[in-house]
Amino acid sequence: MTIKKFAWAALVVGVLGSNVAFAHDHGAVVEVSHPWARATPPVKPVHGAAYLTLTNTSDEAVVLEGVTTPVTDKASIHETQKVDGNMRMEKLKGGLEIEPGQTVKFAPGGYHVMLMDMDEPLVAGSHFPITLEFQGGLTEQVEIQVGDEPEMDGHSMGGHSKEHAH
Ligand SMILES: [Cu+2]
Repeated sequence: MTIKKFAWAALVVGVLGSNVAFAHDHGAVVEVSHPWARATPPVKPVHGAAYLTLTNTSDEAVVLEGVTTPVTDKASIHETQKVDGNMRMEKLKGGLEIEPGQTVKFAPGGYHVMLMDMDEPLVAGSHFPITLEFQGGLTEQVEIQVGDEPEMDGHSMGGHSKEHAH
């Protein structure tokens, strides 16, 4: 995979199995893979969750501070935890730090991008963008695929970048 260094930029490659990479002046690189969300029932209020896998391939820590998306103005990073035997989710405070070389997988029962009060349900087969906001002002946009959880087939470790763009 080719990693080009560029500042203040975001690549959108969309669709299944795609990877997105960015770099800033200092060489920090985060790869995003398997961005997906479950379809939601067509019942208001519409709440949903999106998942993805983030890998910090640089030698510096990065901090994911927030998310924005056109599907709702109430998007945030949540963490589900077991508290006294019950699953509870809470907004992540202080951002999500990803150490150099670390992979953080968002998945049901753990980290997720919480999508509250969406205007429309998420329909299987559709997709929508989410912008990841990192500390230092960097942003990165990814296309979230609505449907089943993608198979973890090893593509997340790179070597597989833009050939699926449509
Ligand atoms: Cu949540």
